[in-house]
Parts: sequence; C-alpha cells; structure tokens
Amino acid sequence: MLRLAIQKKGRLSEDSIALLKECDISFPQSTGSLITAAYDFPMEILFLRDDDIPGYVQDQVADIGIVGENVLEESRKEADIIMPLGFGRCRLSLAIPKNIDYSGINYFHNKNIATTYPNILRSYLLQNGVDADIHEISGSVEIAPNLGLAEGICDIVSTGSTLLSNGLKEVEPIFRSQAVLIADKQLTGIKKDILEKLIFRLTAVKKAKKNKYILLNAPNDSLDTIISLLPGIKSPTVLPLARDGWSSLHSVITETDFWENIEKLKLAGAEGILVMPIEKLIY
Ligand code: PRT
Ligand code: ZN
Repeated sequence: MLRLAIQKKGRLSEDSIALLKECDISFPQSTGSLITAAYDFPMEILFLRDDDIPGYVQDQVADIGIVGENVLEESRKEADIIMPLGFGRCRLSLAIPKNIDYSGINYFHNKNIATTYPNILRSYLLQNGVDADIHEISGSVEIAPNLGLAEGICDIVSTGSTLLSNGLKEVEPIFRSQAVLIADKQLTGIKKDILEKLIFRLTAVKKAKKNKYILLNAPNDSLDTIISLLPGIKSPTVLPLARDGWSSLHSVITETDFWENIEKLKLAGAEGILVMPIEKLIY
C-alpha cells in the first residue's frame, strides 16, 4: 500500500482529486476523515494542510505527496520531485507600491519586505547581493505596505489582481511554481513498484492531454502531403472511403501542431476535419 498526501482543502485539492480520477483511482469523498483508501488501486490518501505535506513525506508518514513546488522549496524538507503535474501554476514575486519608481533589485537594499516565504526570499536576496530585512508574517501579506509594516512584499501571484487591488506592482518574479508529485527518497520494494504504476498512469494521462485524435477525409492524390503533416505515433491509419478516389485518415497530433498545420491541411485538400480528445495515450 502506498500512502499519498494531498491538500485537504484549498487551491490544489480539486485538481489533485481530478488527476487521480483521470488515472482511474477513486476513493470515498467528503467523509471528513483524515485518511481513506482507494477502491481500485493499492493506495491510501491522506488529507493534510499543504504546508505539512513535505515534512510528512520526509518523515515517511506519507510515501508520496502532491504539493506546490513553492511549499516544498520553502519547507527545506528532503523529498524527490517525481514530476510536475501541470496545475496550481503561480509565481512568487517581489512587489512594491505602484507609485514608486523601480530601478532594479537594489531598490530592496535596507528595505523591509513582508512575506510568508522567508527561506526562498532569503536565498534570492543572498544570490543577488541584497541586504534587506525580512519581516515574516503568516498571512494577508498584500496589506502590509498599506499598514506601514513593510516597504515591499514577496508573495504568490497568479493573475496579479490581488496586487492591483492593493495598489502594488510586481517587480521581480523570484520563483515559478506548479503542483508537483513528490516522493520519499528512500522508497523501495512494493511501494516503489506501486509508485512506478502510478507514474505510468500519470504519464499516459499527461500525454493524452497534450495530444488530440484527428480524423479527416482527403483525395487519394493528396495523401502523401497530408501524411507528412500528420506523422502520428508510427504512421497514420488510412482507410478507403465509399466514394471512389477518397480516403479517411486517422492520426494523433499535438494541439499546437494542429493549429499550425490546419491551413496546410485544408490547402492539401483535407475535408471534414474532426479533432477529438484522448483519454489515455501509451507509447
Ligand atoms: O490550508 P492550507 O495551508 O492547505 O492552504 P493554503 O491556504 O496555504 O494554500 P492555498 O490553497 O491558497 O494554495 C495552495 C497552493 O496553490 C500554493 O502553495 C501554490 O502552490 C498554489 N497557488 C496557485 C496559489 C495561487 N495560485 C494563488 N493565487 N496559492 C496562493 N495564491 C494566492 C496568493 O497567496 C495571493 O493571496 O492568491 C493571491 C494572488 O492571486 P492573484 O490571482 O490575485 O494574483
Ligand atoms: Zn498552507
């Protein structure tokens, strides 16, 4: 049995649960309990505050966890990052009142910066040779400059609207983050095997999200051009249509390639182009 820690309630909970569902790992929800077992996978799920997840993994109370990379980095706990998960994207940034001219990182010299991320901030300031006072607070960092508590802040930014509504502007992004799967560094035996199974499923789901299944009809004499635009995984499937001289072509394409190639496909004579999502992709 592998024990996974996820955020109990917050920005990462829904996406973490949805990702497990996409991997066909389901479990009873909203029982309010701290721990539950998956129905169809040898896994227990532990629901925690995100700040506790790196420590629980380091101390082997949980084997693996889903947490923001910002939280792992700030915690200074030891855990392997297995893979980025593509949600919970944000950045940790320095921000100052918007009416102040910003001349560069040296602005923060001898200034007071409020943050809930003192460790990441300290390393960043050290790397940049800036000597500032870090004022650690536990929340609502964005109001600190207005209260006269600090001259700048270092906080998580996503859309930027919180900064804007507090009269602040972002001046230096210092750490980019997204949710990551982390694991105990010492995982062995059956637990390691179960983790491999989970990684296999996560990879299939991730590849599927990046790719689309494409079907189109084309005159036979333009098939060579179209096949060169849609190489697929090995090569596309080509099936004859009932109408003479025409074929149906099936392939897999990345979403970005599709938008780049759509005009070329039409010019080559493709018709009835259908693009569909893929649930899992294994190759
Ligand atoms: O209760 P618990 O301790 O588990 O949760 P929490 O309140 O500490 O964390 P939570 O749920 O707010 O965030 C969990 C994780 O989501 C963070 O550690 C980040 O990795 C990620 N994340 C992504 C964010 C944001 N986007 C985000 N926008 N975390 C926080 N914010 C906050 C930020 O602190 C600021 O107050 O949103 C505000 C800024 O948002 P914008 O869109 O106005 O820029
Ligand atoms: Zn937290």
